Amino acid sequence: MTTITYEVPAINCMHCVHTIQTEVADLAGVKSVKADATSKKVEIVFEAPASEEKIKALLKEINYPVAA
Ligand SMILES: [Cu+2]
Repeated sequence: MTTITYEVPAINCMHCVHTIQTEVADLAGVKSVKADATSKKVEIVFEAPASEEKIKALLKEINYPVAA
């Protein structure tokens, strides 16, 4: 199990938080997702078949790309 925190500058409100938590939680292997509109950070706990690559690709796809 891996825990990773990403900075996602596009998070602005509870709607963003809800969208990210719902979409990322749907990815196979993701155990928990905590997005925060104040810190603009997303903490994700996951294991295979999820991967950092897949999570980042998904966030980009839903218009919440991870900060470089
Ligand atoms: Cu929002």
